[in-house]
Amino acid sequence: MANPNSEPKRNPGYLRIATEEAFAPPEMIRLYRELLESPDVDPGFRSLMGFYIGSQAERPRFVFSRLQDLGELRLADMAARGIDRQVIGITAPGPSILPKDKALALAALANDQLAEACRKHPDKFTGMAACAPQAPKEAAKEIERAVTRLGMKAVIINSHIQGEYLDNPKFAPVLEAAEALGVPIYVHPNTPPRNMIGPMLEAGLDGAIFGFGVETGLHALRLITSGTLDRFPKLQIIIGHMGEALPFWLYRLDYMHQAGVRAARYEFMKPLKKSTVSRYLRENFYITNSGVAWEPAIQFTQSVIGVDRVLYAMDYPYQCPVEEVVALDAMDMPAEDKKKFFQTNAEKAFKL
Ligand code: 1DF
Ligand code: MN
Repeated sequence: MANPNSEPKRNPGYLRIATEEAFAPPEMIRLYRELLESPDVDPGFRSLMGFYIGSQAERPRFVFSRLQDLGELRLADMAARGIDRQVIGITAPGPSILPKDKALALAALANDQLAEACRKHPDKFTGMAACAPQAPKEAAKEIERAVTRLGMKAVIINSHIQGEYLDNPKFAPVLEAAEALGVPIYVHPNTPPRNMIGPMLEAGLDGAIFGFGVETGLHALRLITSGTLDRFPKLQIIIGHMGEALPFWLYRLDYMHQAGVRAARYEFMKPLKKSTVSRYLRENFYITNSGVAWEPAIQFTQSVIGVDRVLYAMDYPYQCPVEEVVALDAMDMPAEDKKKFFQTNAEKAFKL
């Protein structure tokens, strides 16, 4: 008999929609192996995928097998954890790490595979479109195909694109496509780029433990302070890991951003249409709790960003203990807000 504390409730009064769940086409693993062979490979990529592909330890073996499954293994894991639906995206770094041609082909193949799984299990899986932002025009076309023909409900971009960020005007076609199609962009973590990773790598802090959050928080912030979200005002961005800690920084971000803008400290840092960083986080962002099954952080984020903007995510298969579901079910939160968290905010953000 299973310990009753390790079983999520059967009918909690909401669906559990997990919104940052990962998969890897076997073809991508092959490309990753090739890349790991090359002498000058990106150090973050080597640290991350060298580990998940190469390690024989129990957790990376579990992750490696589950990443490549879009069928029975995944569905059984979902059932055991009480997950009703997964919103699935290609695992980091995805196409962004590859040369253009290979990246474009991989994005198309990944989208076809994921769409096929979603067609087979329409009540269980929702897909996010992969793309190759390093080829912005072609990426925009693939996003359009994935959304209009394959039924994808979002775009996933695994943060920096070989050291470049989405506020760079060259990526405008990608942002334009997402905005025009009305789908959010999930800016998912990656290991920091070469010019940022040094001191983190030397301390073993480059991965999901810390480097992911620093790099992705920076990415989100750049989209705000650069004025990119003034150029794409309808664009919605989703970030995980409790907003990569940005909610906790919010007071200081607003204060220092205002101070810097008023003093014209940086010629390129112009006043924003919505004035404050916090307004963009409240109006252009959704925040998921992937990897952070921690009630104080969730309640805090709901209080500063809004109960309509905080969503549930598990981060399968990287982090998926059933105890986390049990703990989140038990949060001291009005039933109405808990349903928003687990279900209806996701239905709204992804237009399910
Ligand atoms: C890890 C975590 C890897 C997350 C991931 O993709 C990932 C990890 C490569 O623990 O190494 O998506 N995560 O989102 O926390
Ligand atoms: Mn993740």
